[in-house]
Amino acid sequence: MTREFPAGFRWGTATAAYQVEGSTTADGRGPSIWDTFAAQPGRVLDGATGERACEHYLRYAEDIGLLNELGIPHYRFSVAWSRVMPDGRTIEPRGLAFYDRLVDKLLERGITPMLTLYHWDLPQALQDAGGWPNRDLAGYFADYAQTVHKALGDRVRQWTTINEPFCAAFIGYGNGDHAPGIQDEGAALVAAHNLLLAHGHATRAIRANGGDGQEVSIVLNFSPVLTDVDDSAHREAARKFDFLHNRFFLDPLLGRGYPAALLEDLAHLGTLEPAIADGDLDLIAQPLDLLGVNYYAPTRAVPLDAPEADSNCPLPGLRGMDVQPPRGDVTSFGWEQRPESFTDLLLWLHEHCPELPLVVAENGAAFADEVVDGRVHDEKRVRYFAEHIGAVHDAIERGADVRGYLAWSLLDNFEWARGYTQRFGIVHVDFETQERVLKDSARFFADVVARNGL
Ligand code: IFM
Repeated sequence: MTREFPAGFRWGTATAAYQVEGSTTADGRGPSIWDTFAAQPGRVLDGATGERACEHYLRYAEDIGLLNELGIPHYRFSVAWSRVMPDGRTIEPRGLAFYDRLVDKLLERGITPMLTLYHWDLPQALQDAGGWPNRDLAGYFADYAQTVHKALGDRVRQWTTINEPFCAAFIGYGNGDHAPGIQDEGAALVAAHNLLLAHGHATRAIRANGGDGQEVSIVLNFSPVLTDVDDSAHREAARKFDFLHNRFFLDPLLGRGYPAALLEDLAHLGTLEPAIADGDLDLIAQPLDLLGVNYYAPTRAVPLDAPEADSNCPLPGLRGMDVQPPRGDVTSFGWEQRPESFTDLLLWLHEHCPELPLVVAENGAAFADEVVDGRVHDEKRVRYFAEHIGAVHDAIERGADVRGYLAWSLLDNFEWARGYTQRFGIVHVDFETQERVLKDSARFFADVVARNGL
C-alpha cells in the first residue's frame, strides 16, 4: 500500500554554492570566507578546498539533466554573494549571468528553482569589515538580495534568505570550526542577531520589488533534545539546549522576541541584549510564507553537577549542561539516526507556529559509498530516506502542515570542515574525474517522487 503525500507536495534535492560550484576565481568572483578559511592549514580535513568541488559551475547543465532523468521537480540551490558582488557591494554582471543560465536551464527542463541567497559564503571583503558581528552587513545583505531578486524574480518564485543562521553564527564565530574560524562566544550571539536582522531587511527588500506569487522563507536547522531522566535538572539541561538551538532564531521570526529564559542563560556574556536596538524585533518578524526545516539528528542533554564544569556543548554561552554521545545506528558523520525525533519536531513546530506551512529543506545522511561495477548500492541511505520520509508522512497524518521534502543532497560535495570525506549525495561524484553515478538512493527517491508516496 502506498503511503501517499498530499497533492502538490514539493519533492526536490538541494545543494549550496560553495559546496558544488568550484570555479572560485572565474568571471570575476571574489574570495569568500570559505576560500580564505579552507586555504589555512589545519582548518579543513585533508586540506580540501572548494576550488573544484563538483565543477557545477561548468557542469550545471549535466546536473540538471540528472534531475530531469530522475523526474525530480524542484531544485534548491544557493547564490554565491561573492560571485554576484565580489566585494560584497559592487555588482559583477558575469557572476549574475551564471544564475541566469542556471535558472533558465532548470525552467527549460520543467524544474522549479528554489533559491537561497546565503548559505554561509560571506564575501571576504565583508569579513574584513568585521563580518556578521558588524550590523552594517544586514543592510548590505538587503542590497544584495534586491539585486538578485531584480535579476531573477521574474522567473524564481521561491526565495530563502538565509540557510541555517545557527551554523553561520555559532560555528563560524563561536567555536570557530567553520569560516571565518573565530572563537568568541559573545561575538557569535551578536552575529546571530545581525543575521536575523539581515533576513528581515532582505525580506522587506524582496517584497518591495514586488512580483506575482513570490514566497519568502528562511531555513533553520533543528535538533530535538532527548534526556534519559525526567527530573527537573534534566528538564532544565534540555530546556537550555532547546532554547538556544531551536528557539533562538524561531521565536523572534514569529514576533515573540528572544525567550526570556534564554536571555538569562546568555546574560553572562553581556553582548546580546546591548546589540538589540529599538525596532530590531519588528524588523526581524516580517511575515513568512513558509518555514524551511532542516533535520539530521537529535541531541542528548545532561545536567552538570557543577555549573561551571567543562562541557562538550558546542553552543555559545550555555552553562550547567552537557551533550552526550549519539546512540544506536549512526551515519559516517557520527550522527544518530532517529526518525521518530523528526516526526516529533514537525509536530512540535506545527503546535508552536500553527499558521506557518513547513517545507523540509534538507534531510539526508552521509555514508562511505563505493562504486562497484558502475553501481552504488547505498542501502543504508535508502533505509535512511525510507524511514525519514515515513517520519514526515507520520507527522502529516497527525496534523502537521508539511508542504515539501528536499533531499540533501543531489551530489556528493564539499562538506565544509570535513572536506570531501562525507558523501551525502544521491549521485556519487568521483572528485578526480568528476564522473557522476546515480546511487540506488537516487532511484529510490525518484520512485517516491513518481508515486508521490512511499
Ligand atoms: O552540508 C550541510 C549543508 O550545507 C547545511 N546543512 C547540513 C548539511 C550536512 O552537514
